[in-house]
Amino acid sequence: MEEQNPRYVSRLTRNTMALVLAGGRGSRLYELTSWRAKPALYFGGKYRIIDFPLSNCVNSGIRKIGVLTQYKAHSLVRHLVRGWSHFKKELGEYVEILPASQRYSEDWYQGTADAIYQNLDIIRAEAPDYLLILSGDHVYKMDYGPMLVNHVESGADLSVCCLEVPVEEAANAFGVMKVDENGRVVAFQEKPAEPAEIPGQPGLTLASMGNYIFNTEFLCDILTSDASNLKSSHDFGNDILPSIIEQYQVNAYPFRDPETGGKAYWRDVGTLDSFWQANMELIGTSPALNLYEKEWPLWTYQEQYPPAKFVFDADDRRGMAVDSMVAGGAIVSGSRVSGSVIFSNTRIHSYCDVERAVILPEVTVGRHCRIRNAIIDRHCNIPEGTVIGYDAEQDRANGFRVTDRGVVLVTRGMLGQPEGAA
Ligand code: ADQ
Ligand code: ADP
Repeated sequence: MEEQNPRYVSRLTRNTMALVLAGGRGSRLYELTSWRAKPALYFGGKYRIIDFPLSNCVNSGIRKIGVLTQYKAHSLVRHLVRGWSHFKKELGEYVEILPASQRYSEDWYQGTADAIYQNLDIIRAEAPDYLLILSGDHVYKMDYGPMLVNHVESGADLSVCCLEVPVEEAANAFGVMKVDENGRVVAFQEKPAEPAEIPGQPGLTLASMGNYIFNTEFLCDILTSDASNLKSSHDFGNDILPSIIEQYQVNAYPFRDPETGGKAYWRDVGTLDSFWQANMELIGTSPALNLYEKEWPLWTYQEQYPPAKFVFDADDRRGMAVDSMVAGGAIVSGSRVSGSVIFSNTRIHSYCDVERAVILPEVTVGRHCRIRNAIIDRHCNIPEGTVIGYDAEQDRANGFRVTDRGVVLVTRGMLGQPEGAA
Protein backbone atom coordinates (compact mmCIF):
# COMPACT_ATOMS: atom_id res chain seq x y z
CA MET A 1 0.00 0.00 0.00
CA GLU A 2 1.41 3.34 -1.04
CA GLU A 3 0.33 5.20 2.08
CA GLN A 4 2.43 2.91 4.24
CA ASN A 5 5.50 4.09 2.41
CA PRO A 6 6.98 6.74 4.74
CA ARG A 7 8.18 8.66 1.69
CA TYR A 8 4.75 8.74 0.10
CA VAL A 9 3.78 12.35 0.83
CA SER A 10 7.24 13.69 0.11
CA ARG A 11 7.27 11.83 -3.20
CA LEU A 12 4.02 13.56 -4.11
CA THR A 13 5.14 16.99 -2.97
CA ARG A 14 8.44 16.63 -4.80
CA ASN A 15 6.57 15.79 -7.98
CA THR A 16 4.37 18.85 -7.67
CA MET A 17 4.90 22.30 -9.11
CA ALA A 18 3.04 25.21 -7.55
CA LEU A 19 1.86 28.11 -9.65
CA VAL A 20 0.73 31.12 -7.69
CA LEU A 21 -1.69 33.46 -9.46
CA ALA A 22 -0.59 36.92 -8.46
CA GLY A 23 -1.79 39.18 -11.23
CA GLY A 24 -5.20 40.29 -9.96
CA ARG A 25 -6.18 43.93 -9.58
CA GLY A 26 -7.88 43.76 -6.16
CA SER A 27 -10.14 46.61 -7.17
CA ARG A 28 -12.22 46.67 -3.97
CA LEU A 29 -9.15 47.82 -2.06
CA TYR A 30 -9.30 51.11 -3.97
CA GLU A 31 -6.19 53.28 -3.66
CA LEU A 32 -4.39 50.63 -1.59
CA THR A 33 -3.96 48.63 -4.78
CA SER A 34 -3.63 51.57 -7.17
CA TRP A 35 0.09 50.99 -7.41
CA ARG A 36 0.58 47.42 -6.26
CA ALA A 37 -1.11 44.09 -6.99
CA LYS A 38 -3.16 42.70 -4.09
CA PRO A 39 -0.65 39.88 -3.37
CA ALA A 40 1.99 42.57 -2.73
CA LEU A 41 -0.14 44.28 -0.10
CA TYR A 42 1.39 44.52 3.36
CA PHE A 43 -0.13 42.46 6.16
CA GLY A 44 0.51 41.71 9.83
CA GLY A 45 3.23 44.26 10.62
CA LYS A 46 5.92 42.60 8.55
CA TYR A 47 4.56 40.47 5.71
CA ARG A 48 3.02 40.75 2.25
CA ILE A 49 -0.05 38.65 1.40
CA ILE A 50 1.94 36.53 -1.09
CA ASP A 51 4.22 35.39 1.77
CA PHE A 52 1.36 33.21 3.07
CA PRO A 53 0.85 30.92 0.05
CA LEU A 54 4.61 30.89 -0.58
CA SER A 55 5.40 29.93 3.04
CA ASN A 56 2.66 27.30 2.85
CA CYS A 57 4.34 25.77 -0.21
CA VAL A 58 7.76 25.70 1.39
CA ASN A 59 6.44 24.30 4.68
CA SER A 60 4.49 21.66 2.71
CA GLY A 61 7.69 20.58 0.92
CA ILE A 62 6.59 22.00 -2.45
CA ARG A 63 9.58 23.98 -3.58
CA LYS A 64 9.20 24.32 -7.32
CA ILE A 65 7.21 27.49 -7.47
CA GLY A 66 6.22 29.89 -10.24
CA VAL A 67 4.56 33.23 -9.49
CA LEU A 68 2.42 34.62 -12.32
CA THR A 69 2.49 38.37 -12.31
CA GLN A 70 0.69 40.93 -14.39
CA TYR A 71 -0.93 44.14 -13.13
CA LYS A 72 1.15 46.60 -11.13
CA ALA A 73 3.85 44.06 -10.57
CA HIS A 74 6.78 46.28 -9.61
CA SER A 75 6.28 46.16 -5.86
CA LEU A 76 5.57 42.40 -5.98
CA VAL A 77 8.54 41.59 -8.21
CA ARG A 78 10.84 43.63 -5.99
CA HIS A 79 9.62 41.73 -2.95
CA LEU A 80 10.02 38.34 -4.65
CA VAL A 81 13.51 39.15 -5.84
CA ARG A 82 14.63 40.39 -2.45
CA GLY A 83 12.87 37.84 -0.29
CA TRP A 84 12.23 34.71 -2.28
CA SER A 85 15.11 34.22 -4.65
CA HIS A 86 17.48 32.32 -2.36
CA PHE A 87 16.40 28.78 -3.35
CA LYS A 88 18.85 26.35 -4.85
CA LYS A 89 18.00 25.37 -8.39
CA GLU A 90 20.46 22.47 -8.21
CA LEU A 91 18.42 20.99 -5.35
CA GLY A 92 15.30 21.27 -7.48
CA GLU A 93 14.04 24.31 -5.58
CA TYR A 94 13.12 27.68 -7.03
CA VAL A 95 10.70 30.57 -6.94
CA GLU A 96 10.47 31.85 -10.48
CA ILE A 97 8.65 34.97 -11.60
CA LEU A 98 6.47 34.31 -14.65
CA PRO A 99 5.24 37.63 -16.07
CA ALA A 100 2.96 37.69 -19.12
CA SER A 101 5.56 37.60 -21.87
CA GLN A 102 3.58 37.05 -25.06
CA ARG A 103 5.10 33.66 -25.89
CA TYR A 104 1.78 32.03 -26.86
CA SER A 105 -0.12 35.07 -28.06
CA GLU A 106 0.21 38.80 -28.34
CA ASP A 107 -2.11 39.35 -25.41
CA TRP A 108 -1.52 39.79 -21.74
CA TYR A 109 -2.88 37.05 -19.49
CA GLN A 110 -6.64 36.94 -20.03
CA GLY A 111 -8.37 34.94 -17.30
CA THR A 112 -6.59 32.78 -14.73
CA ALA A 113 -6.68 29.70 -16.99
CA ASP A 114 -5.05 31.66 -19.81
CA ALA A 115 -2.31 32.76 -17.39
CA ILE A 116 -1.45 29.08 -16.83
CA TYR A 117 -1.93 28.23 -20.53
CA GLN A 118 0.61 30.84 -21.54
CA ASN A 119 3.19 28.98 -19.43
CA LEU A 120 2.50 25.47 -20.73
CA ASP A 121 5.96 25.15 -22.26
CA ILE A 122 7.55 25.85 -18.86
CA ILE A 123 5.20 23.34 -17.21
CA ARG A 124 5.96 20.71 -19.85
CA ALA A 125 9.70 21.25 -19.49
CA GLU A 126 9.45 20.73 -15.73
CA ALA A 127 7.05 17.79 -16.22
CA PRO A 128 5.67 17.53 -12.68
CA ASP A 129 3.00 14.87 -12.03
CA TYR A 130 0.76 17.39 -10.27
CA LEU A 131 0.14 21.08 -10.49
CA LEU A 132 -0.94 23.04 -7.46
CA ILE A 133 -2.56 26.25 -8.66
CA LEU A 134 -2.91 28.78 -5.89
CA SER A 135 -4.49 32.16 -5.48
CA GLY A 136 -1.89 34.64 -4.27
CA ASP A 137 -4.59 36.71 -2.60
CA HIS A 138 -5.36 35.02 0.70
CA VAL A 139 -4.08 34.91 4.23
CA TYR A 140 -4.05 31.42 5.78
CA LYS A 141 -1.75 28.61 6.84
CA MET A 142 -2.31 25.34 5.07
CA ASP A 143 -0.38 22.11 4.60
CA TYR A 144 -1.03 21.18 0.98
CA GLY A 145 0.34 17.62 1.54
CA PRO A 146 -2.93 16.07 2.82
CA MET A 147 -4.83 17.64 -0.08
CA LEU A 148 -2.36 16.09 -2.51
CA VAL A 149 -2.72 12.67 -0.89
CA ASN A 150 -6.50 12.98 -1.02
CA HIS A 151 -6.30 14.00 -4.68
CA VAL A 152 -4.17 11.00 -5.63
CA GLU A 153 -6.06 8.44 -3.53
CA SER A 154 -9.46 9.54 -4.77
CA GLY A 155 -8.31 9.23 -8.39
CA ALA A 156 -9.57 12.74 -9.16
CA ASP A 157 -8.63 14.65 -12.29
CA LEU A 158 -8.97 17.89 -10.37
CA SER A 159 -9.37 18.73 -6.68
CA VAL A 160 -10.78 22.07 -5.59
CA CYS A 161 -9.99 23.39 -2.15
CA CYS A 162 -13.13 24.59 -0.41
CA LEU A 163 -14.56 25.71 2.89
CA GLU A 164 -17.94 26.51 4.40
CA VAL A 165 -18.74 30.22 4.44
CA PRO A 166 -21.88 32.19 5.29
CA VAL A 167 -24.14 32.54 2.25
CA GLU A 168 -24.16 36.35 2.42
CA GLU A 169 -20.34 36.46 2.38
CA ALA A 170 -20.16 34.16 -0.64
CA ALA A 171 -22.85 35.91 -2.70
CA ASN A 172 -21.28 37.53 -5.78
CA ALA A 173 -17.83 36.91 -4.28
CA PHE A 174 -16.89 33.24 -4.45
CA GLY A 175 -17.35 30.23 -6.68
CA VAL A 176 -19.72 27.81 -4.92
CA MET A 177 -20.31 24.12 -5.44
CA LYS A 178 -22.56 21.19 -4.66
CA VAL A 179 -20.98 17.86 -3.84
CA ASP A 180 -22.29 14.29 -3.63
CA GLU A 181 -21.75 11.96 -0.67
CA ASN A 182 -18.26 11.05 -1.95
CA GLY A 183 -17.13 14.66 -2.16
CA ARG A 184 -17.41 14.76 -5.93
CA VAL A 185 -18.41 18.15 -7.31
CA VAL A 186 -21.73 17.85 -9.13
CA ALA A 187 -22.45 21.56 -9.70
CA PHE A 188 -20.27 24.67 -9.77
CA GLN A 189 -21.34 28.28 -10.14
CA GLU A 190 -18.94 31.20 -10.25
CA LYS A 191 -20.02 34.03 -7.92
CA PRO A 192 -23.81 33.48 -7.97
CA ALA A 193 -26.00 36.14 -6.40
CA GLU A 194 -27.82 33.50 -4.37
CA PRO A 195 -25.47 30.65 -3.42
CA ALA A 196 -27.16 27.34 -2.59
CA GLU A 197 -27.01 26.24 1.04
CA ILE A 198 -25.22 23.06 2.10
CA PRO A 199 -27.92 20.46 2.92
CA GLY A 200 -28.29 20.28 6.70
CA GLN A 201 -26.19 23.42 7.25
CA PRO A 202 -28.56 26.38 6.91
CA GLY A 203 -26.90 29.71 6.19
CA LEU A 204 -23.69 28.10 4.90
CA THR A 205 -22.47 27.41 1.40
CA LEU A 206 -19.45 25.51 0.08
CA ALA A 207 -17.05 28.06 -1.43
CA SER A 208 -13.99 27.56 -3.60
CA MET A 209 -10.78 29.04 -2.21
CA GLY A 210 -9.42 29.40 -5.75
CA ASN A 211 -6.79 26.68 -5.06
CA TYR A 212 -6.68 23.66 -7.35
CA ILE A 213 -4.67 20.46 -7.84
CA PHE A 214 -4.61 19.09 -11.38
CA ASN A 215 -2.97 16.05 -12.88
CA THR A 216 -0.56 17.76 -15.24
CA GLU A 217 -1.50 15.91 -18.42
CA PHE A 218 -5.17 16.54 -17.78
CA LEU A 219 -4.60 20.26 -17.23
CA CYS A 220 -2.54 20.59 -20.42
CA ASP A 221 -5.33 18.95 -22.45
CA ILE A 222 -8.09 21.01 -20.88
CA LEU A 223 -6.25 24.31 -21.30
CA THR A 224 -5.32 23.58 -24.88
CA SER A 225 -8.92 22.95 -25.83
CA ASP A 226 -10.14 25.98 -23.82
CA ALA A 227 -7.61 28.19 -25.63
CA SER A 228 -9.35 27.60 -28.95
CA ASN A 229 -12.84 28.17 -27.52
CA LEU A 230 -13.84 31.63 -28.69
CA LYS A 231 -16.70 31.83 -26.20
CA SER A 232 -14.47 31.25 -23.18
CA SER A 233 -13.10 34.01 -20.95
CA HIS A 234 -10.33 31.52 -20.06
CA ASP A 235 -10.95 31.63 -16.35
CA PHE A 236 -10.92 28.63 -13.99
CA GLY A 237 -14.04 29.66 -12.08
CA ASN A 238 -16.06 31.00 -14.99
CA ASP A 239 -15.21 28.55 -17.72
CA ILE A 240 -13.06 25.55 -16.85
CA LEU A 241 -14.78 24.21 -13.73
CA PRO A 242 -18.40 24.43 -14.91
CA SER A 243 -17.47 22.82 -18.23
CA ILE A 244 -15.65 19.74 -16.89
CA ILE A 245 -17.56 18.53 -13.83
CA GLU A 246 -19.89 16.26 -15.79
CA GLN A 247 -17.27 14.45 -17.81
CA TYR A 248 -14.39 14.32 -15.35
CA GLN A 249 -13.90 13.60 -11.69
CA VAL A 250 -13.64 16.89 -9.84
CA ASN A 251 -13.36 16.54 -6.07
CA ALA A 252 -13.96 19.08 -3.34
CA TYR A 253 -11.25 19.03 -0.67
CA PRO A 254 -12.50 20.62 2.55
CA PHE A 255 -9.90 22.82 4.24
CA ARG A 256 -10.20 22.34 8.02
CA ASP A 257 -8.17 23.40 11.01
CA PRO A 258 -5.58 20.62 11.34
CA GLU A 259 -5.79 20.63 15.14
CA THR A 260 -9.49 20.97 15.84
CA GLY A 261 -10.89 19.60 12.59
CA GLY A 262 -13.22 22.61 12.74
CA LYS A 263 -13.32 25.91 10.92
CA ALA A 264 -9.93 26.92 9.55
CA TYR A 265 -8.55 30.46 9.43
CA TRP A 266 -8.74 31.85 5.89
CA ARG A 267 -9.17 35.49 4.98
CA ASP A 268 -9.79 37.05 1.61
CA VAL A 269 -8.67 40.54 2.58
CA GLY A 270 -10.34 41.93 -0.52
CA THR A 271 -11.95 45.04 0.91
CA LEU A 272 -10.65 47.89 3.06
CA ASP A 273 -12.87 46.73 5.94
CA SER A 274 -11.71 43.11 5.74
CA PHE A 275 -8.07 44.17 5.39
CA TRP A 276 -8.31 46.41 8.45
CA GLN A 277 -10.30 43.82 10.41
CA ALA A 278 -7.90 40.95 9.63
CA ASN A 279 -4.99 43.06 10.86
CA MET A 280 -6.90 43.99 14.02
CA GLU A 281 -7.62 40.32 14.71
CA LEU A 282 -3.88 39.65 15.03
CA ILE A 283 -3.68 41.74 18.17
CA GLY A 284 -4.72 40.19 21.43
CA THR A 285 -3.76 37.13 23.38
CA SER A 286 -5.13 34.28 21.28
CA PRO A 287 -5.56 35.39 17.68
CA ALA A 288 -7.03 32.91 15.21
CA LEU A 289 -3.93 33.44 13.07
CA ASN A 290 -0.84 32.99 15.22
CA LEU A 291 2.17 34.57 13.55
CA TYR A 292 4.40 33.40 16.38
CA GLU A 293 3.88 29.66 15.88
CA LYS A 294 7.25 27.97 15.35
CA GLU A 295 5.92 24.94 13.50
CA TRP A 296 4.68 26.89 10.52
CA PRO A 297 7.25 29.65 9.95
CA LEU A 298 6.24 32.52 7.73
CA TRP A 299 9.00 33.90 5.54
CA THR A 300 9.20 37.38 4.16
CA TYR A 301 11.70 40.03 3.23
CA GLN A 302 12.36 42.93 5.48
CA GLU A 303 15.29 45.26 5.44
CA GLN A 304 17.51 45.13 8.51
CA TYR A 305 16.32 47.81 10.89
CA PRO A 306 17.22 48.64 14.47
CA PRO A 307 14.75 47.53 17.17
CA ALA A 308 11.50 49.44 17.65
CA LYS A 309 12.06 52.23 20.13
CA PHE A 310 9.70 53.92 22.60
CA VAL A 311 11.02 57.09 24.13
CA PHE A 312 10.15 60.01 26.41
CA ASP A 313 10.02 63.27 24.52
CA ALA A 314 11.55 66.58 25.53
CA ASP A 315 8.50 67.33 27.73
CA ASP A 316 8.90 64.01 29.53
CA ARG A 317 5.85 62.51 27.85
CA ARG A 318 6.01 58.74 27.53
CA GLY A 319 6.17 57.07 24.12
CA MET A 320 4.29 53.81 24.34
CA ALA A 321 2.41 51.11 22.46
CA VAL A 322 -0.04 48.76 24.17
CA ASP A 323 -2.02 45.89 22.64
CA SER A 324 -0.12 46.48 19.44
CA MET A 325 2.43 44.95 17.09
CA VAL A 326 5.32 47.23 16.16
CA ALA A 327 7.95 46.37 13.54
CA GLY A 328 11.66 47.19 13.51
CA GLY A 329 12.90 50.67 12.85
CA ALA A 330 9.79 52.30 14.34
CA ILE A 331 10.18 55.12 16.85
CA VAL A 332 7.30 56.24 19.04
CA SER A 333 8.24 59.31 21.01
CA GLY A 334 5.99 61.00 23.54
CA SER A 335 2.83 59.46 22.05
CA ARG A 336 0.41 56.69 22.83
CA VAL A 337 -0.31 53.88 20.37
CA SER A 338 -2.94 51.29 21.20
CA GLY A 339 -4.63 48.38 19.42
CA SER A 340 -2.57 49.02 16.29
CA VAL A 341 -0.34 47.29 13.76
CA ILE A 342 2.69 49.44 12.97
CA PHE A 343 5.01 48.43 10.13
CA SER A 344 8.72 49.11 9.80
CA ASN A 345 10.47 52.43 9.89
CA THR A 346 7.56 54.55 11.08
CA ARG A 347 8.00 57.67 13.13
CA ILE A 348 5.29 58.75 15.51
CA HIS A 349 6.11 62.12 16.97
CA SER A 350 4.94 63.65 20.24
CA TYR A 351 1.41 64.42 21.51
CA CYS A 352 -0.26 61.87 19.24
CA ASP A 353 -2.96 59.35 19.99
CA VAL A 354 -3.04 56.40 17.60
CA GLU A 355 -5.78 53.84 18.15
CA ARG A 356 -6.86 50.80 16.08
CA ALA A 357 -4.71 51.86 13.14
CA VAL A 358 -2.83 49.88 10.50
CA ILE A 359 0.21 51.95 9.59
CA LEU A 360 2.26 50.69 6.64
CA PRO A 361 6.05 51.16 6.38
CA GLU A 362 7.91 54.47 6.24
CA VAL A 363 5.05 56.60 7.57
CA THR A 364 5.74 59.74 9.55
CA VAL A 365 3.05 61.03 11.90
CA GLY A 366 3.66 64.65 12.89
CA ARG A 367 2.99 66.05 16.35
CA HIS A 368 -0.53 66.47 17.83
CA CYS A 369 -2.23 63.99 15.49
CA ARG A 370 -5.23 61.94 16.53
CA ILE A 371 -5.73 58.84 14.41
CA ARG A 372 -8.12 55.97 14.88
CA ASN A 373 -9.83 53.22 12.82
CA ALA A 374 -7.49 53.99 9.96
CA ILE A 375 -5.23 52.49 7.32
CA ILE A 376 -2.28 54.72 6.49
CA ASP A 377 -0.50 53.78 3.27
CA ARG A 378 3.24 53.50 2.85
CA HIS A 379 5.36 56.68 2.73
CA CYS A 380 2.57 58.96 3.97
CA ASN A 381 3.71 62.01 5.83
CA ILE A 382 0.83 62.94 8.14
CA PRO A 383 1.06 66.68 8.85
CA GLU A 384 1.11 67.99 12.40
CA GLY A 385 -2.32 68.25 14.03
CA THR A 386 -4.17 65.98 11.55
CA VAL A 387 -7.29 64.30 12.92
CA ILE A 388 -8.35 61.05 11.24
CA GLY A 389 -11.23 58.72 12.13
CA TYR A 390 -13.24 60.97 14.48
CA ASP A 391 -15.62 62.61 12.03
CA ALA A 392 -16.44 60.86 8.73
CA GLU A 393 -17.69 64.07 7.11
CA GLN A 394 -14.50 65.88 7.98
CA ASP A 395 -12.41 62.93 6.79
CA ARG A 396 -14.19 62.95 3.44
CA ALA A 397 -13.81 66.72 3.21
CA ASN A 398 -10.07 66.17 3.74
CA GLY A 399 -10.07 63.85 0.72
CA PHE A 400 -9.72 60.60 2.65
CA ARG A 401 -11.72 57.47 1.81
CA VAL A 402 -14.16 56.38 4.53
CA THR A 403 -15.84 52.97 4.33
CA ASP A 404 -19.42 52.27 5.38
CA ARG A 405 -18.08 50.73 8.56
CA GLY A 406 -16.04 53.85 9.31
CA VAL A 407 -12.53 52.70 8.41
CA VAL A 408 -10.52 55.58 6.94
CA LEU A 409 -7.91 55.09 4.23
CA VAL A 410 -5.19 57.71 3.79
CA THR A 411 -2.69 57.56 0.93
CA ARG A 412 0.03 59.88 -0.34
CA GLY A 413 -2.13 61.04 -3.21
CA MET A 414 -4.90 62.08 -0.81
CA LEU A 415 -2.43 64.14 1.20
CA GLY A 416 -1.29 65.91 -1.95
CA GLN A 417 2.19 64.50 -1.45
CA PRO A 418 4.63 63.76 -4.23
CA GLU A 419 3.79 60.55 -6.00
CA GLY A 420 6.16 58.11 -7.63
CA ALA A 421 9.23 56.26 -6.45
CA ALA A 422 10.36 57.12 -2.97
P1 ADQ B 1 -11.47 35.71 -7.73
O1 ADQ B 1 -10.51 35.81 -6.61
O2 ADQ B 1 -12.46 36.79 -7.88
O3 ADQ B 1 -12.21 34.27 -7.71
P2 ADQ B 1 -9.68 36.24 -9.86
O4 ADQ B 1 -9.89 37.70 -9.85
O5 ADQ B 1 -9.62 35.53 -11.14
O6 ADQ B 1 -10.75 35.49 -9.08
O7 ADQ B 1 -8.34 35.95 -9.02
C1 ADQ B 1 -7.85 34.68 -8.69
C2 ADQ B 1 -6.34 34.79 -8.45
O8 ADQ B 1 -5.69 34.95 -9.69
C3 ADQ B 1 -5.90 35.97 -7.62
O9 ADQ B 1 -4.81 35.57 -6.81
C4 ADQ B 1 -5.46 37.01 -8.62
O10 ADQ B 1 -4.43 37.82 -8.08
C5 ADQ B 1 -4.95 36.15 -9.74
N1 ADQ B 1 -5.21 36.65 -11.08
C6 ADQ B 1 -6.36 37.17 -11.59
N2 ADQ B 1 -6.24 37.46 -12.89
C7 ADQ B 1 -4.98 37.09 -13.23
C8 ADQ B 1 -4.23 37.13 -14.44
N3 ADQ B 1 -4.78 37.58 -15.56
N4 ADQ B 1 -2.96 36.70 -14.41
C9 ADQ B 1 -2.40 36.22 -13.29
N5 ADQ B 1 -3.04 36.15 -12.13
C10 ADQ B 1 -4.31 36.57 -12.09
C11 ADQ B 1 -11.45 33.07 -7.59
C12 ADQ B 1 -12.27 31.88 -8.11
C13 ADQ B 1 -13.51 31.69 -7.24
C14 ADQ B 1 -13.06 31.52 -5.80
C15 ADQ B 1 -12.25 32.72 -5.37
C16 ADQ B 1 -11.71 32.61 -3.97
O11 ADQ B 1 -12.61 32.11 -9.46
O12 ADQ B 1 -14.23 30.56 -7.67
O13 ADQ B 1 -14.18 31.37 -4.95
O14 ADQ B 1 -11.13 32.87 -6.24
O15 ADQ B 1 -11.18 33.86 -3.62
P1 ADP C 1 5.31 49.23 -1.85
O1 ADP C 1 4.39 48.39 -2.56
O2 ADP C 1 6.61 48.57 -1.63
O3 ADP C 1 4.67 49.88 -0.73
P2 ADP C 1 5.68 51.78 -3.07
O4 ADP C 1 4.76 52.55 -2.22
O5 ADP C 1 7.10 52.27 -3.12
O6 ADP C 1 5.76 50.33 -2.82
O7 ADP C 1 5.05 51.66 -4.51
C1 ADP C 1 5.33 50.67 -5.45
C2 ADP C 1 5.63 51.28 -6.79
O8 ADP C 1 4.61 52.16 -7.16
C3 ADP C 1 6.91 52.09 -6.83
O9 ADP C 1 7.45 51.99 -8.12
C4 ADP C 1 6.44 53.50 -6.57
O10 ADP C 1 7.30 54.41 -7.14
C5 ADP C 1 5.12 53.48 -7.27
N1 ADP C 1 4.13 54.34 -6.61
C6 ADP C 1 3.58 54.17 -5.41
N2 ADP C 1 2.65 55.11 -5.14
C7 ADP C 1 2.65 55.89 -6.22
C8 ADP C 1 1.91 57.04 -6.58
N3 ADP C 1 0.96 57.54 -5.78
N4 ADP C 1 2.18 57.60 -7.76
C9 ADP C 1 3.11 57.07 -8.59
N5 ADP C 1 3.83 55.98 -8.31
C10 ADP C 1 3.60 55.39 -7.15
